[in-house]
Amino acid sequence: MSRAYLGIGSNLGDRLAFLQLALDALGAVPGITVTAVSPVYETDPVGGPIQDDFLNAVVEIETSLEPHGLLLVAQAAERTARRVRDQHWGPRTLDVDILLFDDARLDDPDLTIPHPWMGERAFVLAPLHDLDAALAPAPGDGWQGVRRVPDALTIPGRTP
Ligand code: GSY
Repeated sequence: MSRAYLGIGSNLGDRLAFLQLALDALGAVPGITVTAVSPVYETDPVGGPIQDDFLNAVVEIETSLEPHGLLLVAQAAERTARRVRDQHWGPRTLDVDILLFDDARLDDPDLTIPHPWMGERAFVLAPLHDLDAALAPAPGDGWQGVRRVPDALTIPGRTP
């Protein structure tokens, strides 16, 4: 079994529902167990055109899948959210990024692990730190533009 962390984000439509969709889609896959989910953050958009704020969170899973199998699952979840890739770094209903996969280091054309920019993105660091302080630095000056919100996500199979 491997442990992996995925970043999820949405800034189009019912953002919280799309984040929950990602959790439910992951939890429905044989070989994946969602073991923890971070608090939800509202975050200033990083990069791309002027666009609305995101909701972001990080999900911890245990999985028997290989990294590329997990990538296919992440992409399928994005498709279920009817994500349209019409603008590079533009608004999206759902983004699912593999951040960490055990201690794996991978640099393939379609998949880089650890996620290349995760160390610079407060919208990843803040929820990752909440899940495991050993994986992301404590809040600092770089943690601007992220605000914890009261909404919570539900781990599939667990009552809220
Ligand atoms: O890399 C994920 C998509 N994305 C995000 C995001 O999830 N949150 C914020 N705050 N900005 C972002 N820019 C991009 S691209």
